[in-house]
Amino acid sequence: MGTHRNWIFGPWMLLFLLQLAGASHVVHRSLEAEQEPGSVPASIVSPLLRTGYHFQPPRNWINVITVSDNGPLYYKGWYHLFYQYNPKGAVWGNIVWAHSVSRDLINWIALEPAIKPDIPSDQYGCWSGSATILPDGTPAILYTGIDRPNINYQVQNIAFPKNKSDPLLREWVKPGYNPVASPEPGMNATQFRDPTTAWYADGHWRMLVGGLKGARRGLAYLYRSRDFKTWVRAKHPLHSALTGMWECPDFFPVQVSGQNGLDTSETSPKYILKNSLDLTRYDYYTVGTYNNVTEKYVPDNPSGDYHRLRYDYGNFYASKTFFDPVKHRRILLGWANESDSVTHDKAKGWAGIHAIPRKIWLEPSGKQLLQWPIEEVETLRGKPVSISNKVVKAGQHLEVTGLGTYQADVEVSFEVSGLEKAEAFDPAFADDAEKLCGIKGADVKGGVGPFGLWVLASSGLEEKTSIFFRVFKNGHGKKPVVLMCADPTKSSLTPDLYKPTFAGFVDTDISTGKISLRSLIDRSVVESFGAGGKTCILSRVYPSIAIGDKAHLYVFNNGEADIKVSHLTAWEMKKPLMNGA
Ligand code: DQQ
Repeated sequence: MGTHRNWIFGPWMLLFLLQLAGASHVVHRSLEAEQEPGSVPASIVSPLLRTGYHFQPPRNWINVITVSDNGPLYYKGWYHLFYQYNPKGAVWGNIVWAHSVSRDLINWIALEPAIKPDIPSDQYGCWSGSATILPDGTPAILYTGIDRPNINYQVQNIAFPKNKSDPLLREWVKPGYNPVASPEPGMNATQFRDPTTAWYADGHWRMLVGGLKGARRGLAYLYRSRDFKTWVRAKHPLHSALTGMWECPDFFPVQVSGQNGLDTSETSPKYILKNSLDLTRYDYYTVGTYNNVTEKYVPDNPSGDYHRLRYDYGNFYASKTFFDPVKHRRILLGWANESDSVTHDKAKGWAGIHAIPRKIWLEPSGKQLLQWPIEEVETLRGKPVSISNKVVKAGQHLEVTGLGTYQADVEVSFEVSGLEKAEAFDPAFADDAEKLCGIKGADVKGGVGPFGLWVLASSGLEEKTSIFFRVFKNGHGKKPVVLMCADPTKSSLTPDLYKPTFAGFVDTDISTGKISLRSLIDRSVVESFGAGGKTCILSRVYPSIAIGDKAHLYVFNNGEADIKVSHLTAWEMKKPLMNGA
């Protein structure tokens, strides 16, 4: 395993080999709990690097989101968020379902953990799952239990509220008929987890459970039930692909037009299937069609099956969505791990945050989803600072002053002066935005771009995190290629940090000359939305100089073509109630 425990890249081949060797439970634990030596700089443990308005508990380790649906665990006026939590420390382990409640998905109050190991079928851990509101209004939680030591033998359990009249749903009971689904002969018992919210049609409930068949086939097992108690596995999975294990599957209908969401049991011509790929630790989705008679899901673009579309091209994993009946929208919540070291996390006493909840809907072309921070986050905005019609010439930058930028929301619209100077696109990178961004980072001069924001930057620019676009010409008759990147390679002088460049292509027509960027900056996280939410990138960064009031914000242009900031507005962000911290 590499110096940093944080998933991906270098170690992935090793993980794959370990998985082939049937040791994936070891892989899973080690990804989330590897130890490493090293000293801890003062800036790392500074409260100025602890996020202010992103969800986190007062201390310790958190991971996957576990929300509900339908009348979501929006219950009697409260949104309920359950999440994987280690009550004993800042590394993965001792996993319980922690529980927080909110009126607006932004201000949070922590309650006691809702589900803890206390029955034979979850005695070694209560892993991820989902909730469903039954027709009589009762919330039901389906979750993975670990029922044997060491080998992570996984079964699916159910829990109900002890007292339905308690709007805070503080206590949960587990019926004696648990578990409701166990691995059958021929199934991989250590790769069988994370039940979805159930959906109902024609007399049957359905739920999915993530799994792995053989060495490489990731799949979503389909289970059916008439009474929500006896679950029977369908002969065929809903879908599968040669990707490795599917964690945290999520399956839901989307409207073909408009921004409203649909309850999971509604039907639609279009559905989204998302899976979290354990091998890469990225969340991929496809848009497709679902037939509840044949129980088949068919992606619209089979060639893109689990290679093309991601919710987020950065540090964002094990996400879940839920339908919010209050505002008729579907909301996406994702987990962002740390990218400092385990030693750092232990010294800080905390690890893991959640992304700002995002509203998601199908883009009018039907090819991908659009995402946008929920409007409630705007209640945290302070006084705005604006810039209009400013040209940033080749090689120049412009500082945005008049606000504290270490906890800020920035919206900017750019205009490019022409595409003549754009570099030629090398088709070898057509499926590898990340590699292209690794080669052409923020400091590598270009034609049209790189242009964008330097955030959490020191006044001498020794430290800066760059979020930017770069435009390429793409052969006769083809749309220019737009690359969106987050480059944290200069984000900190602190050693032992994992600083990957993250990138995705933006499916937009830049020949209009216009493109927008929004960045939510919060001390050690930068969450960015390109072209109105077509491409999103979340990065964790840990500056050593550019912290607190020493953090600066700039617009930069390292291309040959001038760029105009047609409009920029930046707001300092207030701190909401955050679980008492
Ligand atoms: N971690 C959980 C699992 C899930 C994985 C255990 C995602 O349920 O599959 O904490 O990181």
